[in-house]
Amino acid sequence: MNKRKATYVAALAAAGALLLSACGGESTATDTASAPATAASGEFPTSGSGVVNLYNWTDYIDPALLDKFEAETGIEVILDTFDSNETLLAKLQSGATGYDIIMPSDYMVEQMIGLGMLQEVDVASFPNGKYIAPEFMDVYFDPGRKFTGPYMYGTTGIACNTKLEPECENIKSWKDLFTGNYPKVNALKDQVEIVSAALRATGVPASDLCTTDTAKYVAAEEMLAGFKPDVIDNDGGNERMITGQVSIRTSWNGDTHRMKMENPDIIFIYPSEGLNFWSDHMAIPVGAPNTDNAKIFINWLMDPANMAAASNFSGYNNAITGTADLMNDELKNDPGVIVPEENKALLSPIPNCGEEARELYTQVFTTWLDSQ
Ligand code: N2P
Repeated sequence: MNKRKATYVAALAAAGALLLSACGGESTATDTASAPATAASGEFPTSGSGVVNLYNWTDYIDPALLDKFEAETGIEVILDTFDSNETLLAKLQSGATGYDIIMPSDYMVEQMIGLGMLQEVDVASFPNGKYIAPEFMDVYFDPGRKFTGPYMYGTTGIACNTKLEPECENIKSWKDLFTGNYPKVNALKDQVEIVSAALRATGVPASDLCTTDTAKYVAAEEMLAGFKPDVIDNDGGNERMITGQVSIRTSWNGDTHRMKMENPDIIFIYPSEGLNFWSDHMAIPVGAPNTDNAKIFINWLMDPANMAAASNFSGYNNAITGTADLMNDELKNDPGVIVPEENKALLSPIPNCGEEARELYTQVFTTWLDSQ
């Protein structure tokens, strides 16, 4: 792991610790819920009209929160959704220009900045920029928060229904999952998540997940060849787990939190070879038709009361200070969301690979998909 990334993980772990230490405090929801949507400040556009086109992950923001934004700002939100960073990138690269706000993960932010796809709007200087948690200011993918405001962060492990799958307690690693021939499995359709997990399962350390040694990818591909989930996709997984249509899923921790709220038989497993820590960020693409409205939206969502509401819906932790006390107790007390001390060493940043390794990931992933 390089130094910048190590610092980022330490920061994420610290943020988790902060949230933990805030447990038991009295909720201040009523104090802040009525705070103005944006503090008046200089030239920042605090009121708008018309629309803002939000392109977000599926099922990742509370429709009621969007209603609140519309009521407070007079700006209508038009929501479109994507299922993976690669889908988002491909959509923009195919010429889609109608979006005002997009929500890439950390590694994709860095790629998009490198490709000149994001507007440098100096988010840190927005009125609510002061709420960005200090440890999330100088992140490797956007030092000083010139391009992005933080949304949720989380990790990717395994969700398992202990009632439907008696072997849940024996699934301790990615290798167990990939080689166990379990029935009723649903896997994420995400090449970075699946291929990095397969690399880990075949002995590649977290520090080497962007290796360009093709032998490592051959081994990962061989391991994945025996892994035949019933369903491979990113959307609809919560519902399938909750209803018992599938009993195991490679899963984001916040989505697993939401499953658990509906079905207490579901647990979140931290695979022993380690798992990816990622964070998602609000950015304004170059060519956005409503840049001022996008700034108002980003600023509004960085208000602690609004970001806490976003966490309470999505099931994830976030990088805005002052939200911990406003989060549901179930969220604050979920060891799948607030990473327990003994599991912190398992986390490493989701790999942000160069082009050569990215191509190898794509190859392994498409070979796996084609073999299903
Ligand atoms: C969608 C949330 C997933 C975010 N439900 C993954 N970065």
